[in-house]
Amino acid sequence: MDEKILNLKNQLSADLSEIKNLVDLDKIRVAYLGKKGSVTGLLKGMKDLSHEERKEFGKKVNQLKNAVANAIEEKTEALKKAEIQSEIASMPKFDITTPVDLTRGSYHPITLVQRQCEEIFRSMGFTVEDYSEVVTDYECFESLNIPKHHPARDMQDTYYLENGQLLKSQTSAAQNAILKKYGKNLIEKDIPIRAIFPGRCFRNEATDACHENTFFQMEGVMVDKDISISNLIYFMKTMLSQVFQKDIKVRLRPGFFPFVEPGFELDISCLICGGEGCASCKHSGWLELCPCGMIHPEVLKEGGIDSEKYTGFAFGLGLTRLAMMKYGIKDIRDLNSGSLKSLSQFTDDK
Ligand code: FA5
Repeated sequence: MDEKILNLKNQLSADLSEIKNLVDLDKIRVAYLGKKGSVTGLLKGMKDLSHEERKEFGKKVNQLKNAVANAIEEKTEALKKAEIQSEIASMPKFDITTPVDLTRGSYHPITLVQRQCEEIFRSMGFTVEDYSEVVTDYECFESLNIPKHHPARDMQDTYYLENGQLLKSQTSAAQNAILKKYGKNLIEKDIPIRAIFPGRCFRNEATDACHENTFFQMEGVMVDKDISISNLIYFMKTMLSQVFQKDIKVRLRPGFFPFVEPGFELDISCLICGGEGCASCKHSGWLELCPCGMIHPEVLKEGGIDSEKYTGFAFGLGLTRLAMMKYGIKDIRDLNSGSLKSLSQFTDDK
């Protein structure tokens, strides 16, 4: 019996060394640990053993089971790491020193990503809206369930004009106007509200590799009867997989915004460092990209929509950060640098 255990261990090492992808690794897991797997199979021979031998052998099989599970887990981690590294290697490289032809103009990377997102959402029936950069306190905060002196305002200190207006700190500032603009169609003609509104935002912010005082977001709202979190997740996943042309590792965690309930933070695994931690992701391996949630009943009400009858979701995609991830730009400040030399690398990518 001991020999069988030893043979299995050797066989496992040989099998694992051949494995190059996660799908084949899963087949190995089933072959060893599945119901009909070879480790489970060892237990079948136990009925011929004495009570003492059975006890001893059972212990050894359990140890083997743990050793096999650990070896497979280690291999899984190694394969995942290798996959991420190859994804990073296949990303376009942003090189500030690349010599370029400055006689040609080029689209800014944020414009390219914004247009791509617009295309994706248009194909899913969303309209694309434009909104001003100077807004009122009501638009940016009060209509969003953030009354004067609410602590949520501290996170979004912005630049105020002498007349009391402000440079919008979030594209959510357009939510109320969009609800009012399309609410009539929803109520009278049963046409769902589906709109995105990209725009420049401003915050009185200490800048670093992933924070700018001027950056782009893209807001999206959908309101209809029976809209749920599943709809929200579907649209977020579709958008990300189309922007990156592959499945991206995302995580959803609870997040607080007074204008949604429940609210979430949607993070993506940092594509600059492959999730290991770097300055672009504040060394966490994750990048906050797209907070979202179900629109708060108070916000619907403020937009003239009956919250008993209709529900909706909203999201606030960080477009500038999306451009960083898509093009492998490590420092957000390069995007506002105005350096034609670095930005023109994207000329041919439309
Ligand atoms: C908001 O601005 C909310 N309005 C988002 C929202 C919309 C929530 C709808 C729920 C429903 P937040 O402050 O986290 O949330 O910013 C949203 C995204 O904008 C961030 O995830 C990030 O990608 C980007 N962002 C925020 N601040 C900066 C900054 N200083 N520099 C660059 N990107 C930023």
